[in-house]
Amino acid sequence: MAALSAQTIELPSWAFGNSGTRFKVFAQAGVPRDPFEKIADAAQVHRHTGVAPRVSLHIPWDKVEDYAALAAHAKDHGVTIGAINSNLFQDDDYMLGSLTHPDARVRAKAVAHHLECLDIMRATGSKDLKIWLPDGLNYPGQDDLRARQDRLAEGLAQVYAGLDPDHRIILEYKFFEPAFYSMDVPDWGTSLLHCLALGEQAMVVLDTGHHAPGTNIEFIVAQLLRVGRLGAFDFNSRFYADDDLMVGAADPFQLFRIMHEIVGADALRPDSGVNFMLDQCHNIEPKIPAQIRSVMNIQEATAKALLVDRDALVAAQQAGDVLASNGVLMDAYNTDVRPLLAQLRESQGLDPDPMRAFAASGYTDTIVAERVGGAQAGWGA
Ligand code: RM4
Ligand code: MN
Repeated sequence: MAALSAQTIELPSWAFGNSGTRFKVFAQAGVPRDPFEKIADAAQVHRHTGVAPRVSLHIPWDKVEDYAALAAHAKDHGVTIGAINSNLFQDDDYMLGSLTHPDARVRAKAVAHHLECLDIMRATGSKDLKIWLPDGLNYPGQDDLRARQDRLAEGLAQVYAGLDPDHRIILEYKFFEPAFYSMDVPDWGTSLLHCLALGEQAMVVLDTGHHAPGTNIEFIVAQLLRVGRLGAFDFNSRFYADDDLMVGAADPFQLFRIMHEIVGADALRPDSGVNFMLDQCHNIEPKIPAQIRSVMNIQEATAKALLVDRDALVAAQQAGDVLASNGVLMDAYNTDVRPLLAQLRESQGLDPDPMRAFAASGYTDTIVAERVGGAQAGWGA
């Protein structure tokens, strides 16, 4: 119960804006029109779950005149600003890459964008600069694979040099999309090599939707924890590609296996250096309840991982008892932890059922009535 009550999950501002596929964006009534309204919505998730006290921003989607005012607004709503995400995928200059672009002018522009993000971190109190690069190649021969890695290392080093002592770069990888032949940071190994070259303040981000189907993600988690370089998760779930669906919706057992590695390495502690974040889009479902559901899914997987009888597990493993070891894990996974989590929430003065509590709060009616006029925020806006 103590471990569960110390857990925190960071929410993405972009989950609250309109989003869609390349076929259609279905606008939803009451969607935020600016970053202030996104933070107000995120704060509702924290209000009803008690475990979501931070909101990640995406720049320039969340650009405002006065970042100190945005941070103060967050504080008024009981949350703080989390990671600052740079955006290198929506500028015409970046068609052939950003930090890896063949043209030095474009690379310098991408570095400058990150230095601007560091200033936003200073103004908002954020400590993590999250970098996800869309850079890559569509065709063999399009550019030099090795030269792009060299340019990337050089650009990252320039950004790293701008960090304050309590800042981190967290570097995300993704195996395909938007480039289809070769991404410049396709996998955890590439991210880790760049982080090792940069220094102690560079860590890997593992987005659960950024692997080839069938990849054993908990192995990657275990390996990065071993070397102290797992900086953050972007949680979501996927059936096919980078689907950005609610975490725990597609494969709750995988989420449990991931959390089992986290608990085993004692990395659930708030000071473990692992930032547990969501990176999701809610294209057809209402956004605030979808974030609440996602947070609850992570809590359930965590509670199950905490229930694993570790002494019994080690004993069975040492005895070479394959079925008993697997049985210990499955016992925990098959436990219904919902009553336990309801109890935890009650002990914190929360409603035991956050979904019901949010629905009963009338918040959705209020924002639908109030947020008229102005342009809705959207993925990419
Ligand atoms: C990317 C990546 C980043 C996220 C953007 C919106 O695929 O997952 O983390 O910031 O999408
Ligand atoms: Mn991500």
